[in-house]
Amino acid sequence: SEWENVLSTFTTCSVLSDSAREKIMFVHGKIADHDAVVVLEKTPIREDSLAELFRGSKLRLELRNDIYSSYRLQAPPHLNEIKTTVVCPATEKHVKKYKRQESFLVEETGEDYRSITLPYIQEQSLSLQWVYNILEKKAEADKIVHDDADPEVGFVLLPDLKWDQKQVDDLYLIAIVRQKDIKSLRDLSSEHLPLLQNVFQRGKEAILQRYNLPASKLRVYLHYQPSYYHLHVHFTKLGYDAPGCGVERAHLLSDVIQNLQTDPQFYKSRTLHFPLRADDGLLRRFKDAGRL
Ligand code: M7G
Repeated sequence: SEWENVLSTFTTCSVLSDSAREKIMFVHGKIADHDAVVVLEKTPIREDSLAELFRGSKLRLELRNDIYSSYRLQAPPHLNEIKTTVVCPATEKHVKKYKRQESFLVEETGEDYRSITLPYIQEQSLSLQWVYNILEKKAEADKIVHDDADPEVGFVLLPDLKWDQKQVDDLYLIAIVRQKDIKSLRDLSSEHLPLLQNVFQRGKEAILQRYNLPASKLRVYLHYQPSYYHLHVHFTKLGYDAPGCGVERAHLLSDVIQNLQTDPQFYKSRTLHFPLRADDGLLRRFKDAGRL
């Protein structure tokens, strides 16, 4: 891996959000003339690095009282890295996505989807170029965990952008399906059952093989609304609450499969609920349509 200096010319416009507990900060700024979003996140302390951490660090005493003492520890640089994600050039949508915002729960009937949501996402959604790059092996090809080339039921399983793969505690992978015309949950019908079952089964097997993590430790789900309208499935470690993954958007893949087995048109006809942020253009459309 190589060292880069893309951030040396970064100038900060504003902190979009941050969390002291999660040790994460989302920053909006400029790189040259481009808008950029930078996500800085301190990484977890790894058990397998403890010996090195204790041996190789300098300690500065802060206080000592009876049996209690507190220190500032200066770890060797390679054990004190900050996971950094850069989006550049960032669109207004990216900037909004990371801004702390109040959200509102929307109730979307099948008809609302066709008359409000679908037209909106057809004109507004984020580019899917990164998805096609993965499917065509133009990017992240060396990271692929499982590759099923079948055009109907095939998919690519690989680590999510949010996961640095340093520890299994925050395991996060995504399965991107090869079919290009499935935008979201709403497009699914019983004809997609072989695809969904294949992703579920093969995905779990691949994760067991590669990371030694059994299906009983996995949360496998789709988001509705997703950020990217090309069907993909999230695989995270049970008990790990990934940032930005609230319960309202998650639909367990096992439930999705059963619902489609019971009613082939389940996701075309059902009312679905999801949160939208205050400045989301889709929220505006629901308001304008008198649906909120
Ligand atoms: P989503 O449910 O559409 O949106 O999931 P969310 O980000 O609001 O959850 C998209 C998933 O794809 C997220 O978990 C992203 O972290 C992940 N992701 C996004 N991008 C741009 C990339 C990328 O370039 N590479 C990889 N490996 N994952 C990405």
